[in-house]
Amino acid sequence: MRAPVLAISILLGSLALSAAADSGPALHPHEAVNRWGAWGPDDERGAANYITPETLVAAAALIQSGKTFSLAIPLDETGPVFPPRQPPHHTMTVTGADYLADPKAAPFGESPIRFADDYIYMPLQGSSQWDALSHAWYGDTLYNGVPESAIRSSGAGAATKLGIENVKDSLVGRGVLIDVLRHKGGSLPEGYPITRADLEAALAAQKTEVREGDIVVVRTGLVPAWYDFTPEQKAGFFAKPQTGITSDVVPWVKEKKIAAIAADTLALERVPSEIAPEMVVPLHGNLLRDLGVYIGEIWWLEELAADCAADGRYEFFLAAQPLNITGAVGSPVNPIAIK
Ligand code: UVW
Repeated sequence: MRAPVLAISILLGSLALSAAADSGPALHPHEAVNRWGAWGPDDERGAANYITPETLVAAAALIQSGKTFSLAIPLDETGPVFPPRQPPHHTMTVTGADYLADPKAAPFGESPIRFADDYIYMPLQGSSQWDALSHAWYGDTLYNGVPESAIRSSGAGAATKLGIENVKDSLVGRGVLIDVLRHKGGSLPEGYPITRADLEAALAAQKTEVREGDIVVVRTGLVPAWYDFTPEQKAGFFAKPQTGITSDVVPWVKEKKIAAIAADTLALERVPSEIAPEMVVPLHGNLLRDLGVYIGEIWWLEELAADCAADGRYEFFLAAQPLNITGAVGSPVNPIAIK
C-alpha cells in the first residue's frame, strides 16, 4: 500500500497548492447548510430521523416481485480500499487440517461435531460501508455541536457520541437508484464531477422522484471498473481523479431531506475536490457534520441497475442497517434491495 499512499500524498499536496492560488468556490458555510437542533440538542441520529414509521410502511409497498439484490462487494482482499487503509484480512483459526493433525488438540476435540473458526481484521471503512456521523468533521465540533473530545481511543467505545450504533435499527426504507452511468451513455470520463443537474437529469429520465427519508444510491461504475484493472492500473488508481458528487449536490440533499446517500465509489464525492482539495473529502464535512446525512461507499450496484433498466422501476425497499458496533465511526454493510 505504500505506493498508493505516496501517490495520493503527492496528488493532494500539489492540488492543495493550486487551490491556495485559486479563489474558487469554498465549502458551504455551516450557516448555509446545517440542521443542528432540528431533532433536539441531544440528537445523535441526524437525517435518519427522516425515516419514520410512515415512510417505512410506504416503502414496504415497493416490494412487488420479491427479487433481492445484494449491494455489497465481496468482503475480501480484492476490493478497493481508500489509502492508507488496508484491505480486509480474513484468517482461519481452526480448520479441517487441525482435526487431521490431532483431533484431541483441536477445540472440543472429543466432540463428534467439529468446528471451523475464523477472524477478520479490517478497517470498518474497508469494504461496502456506512460512515457514521462521528467519522468526519471540521473545526473542533461534530454533528449537532458534539465536541471532538467525544471521539476517544478507549472507554465506552471510541466514539462516545454519534457512533454507528445510534442507527442500528435504521438506514432501511425507500431506496432510489440514480443511474448516472446509464444516463450518460454507459461511460463517464475519468474523474467526472457529478453535479446536481446530472442527478436531476438522470432522475427525470428515470421518471423517479426523491422523497423525504430516502436512501439515495448513485451509480458511476467506478467500483466495477476496479475489478477489471491490471495490477499496474490498481497501483496508479489513487493518483488519478475519482468521479463523485460535487458541492452543489449538498444543498439538494438538504432540500430533499435525504437520510443517506451512497455510491459505487470510494469517497462518494469527487476526488480531488473542486472546492477544497486540501480537505481531501470536504463534502464529508457538510454532509456528516452539518446535515447529519449518512454516507455509503464502495457499494455494488450492477445487478440492481440492470433490473431497474429492465423494468423501469428505480425505487425499492432497501435494508441497509449497519452493524451494532459500540462507538464505531463506520460499519461494513451488506445492503439488500428488494423489488
Ligand atoms: C474517505 O476517506 C475518502 O472516505 P471515507 O472515510 O468516507 O471512507
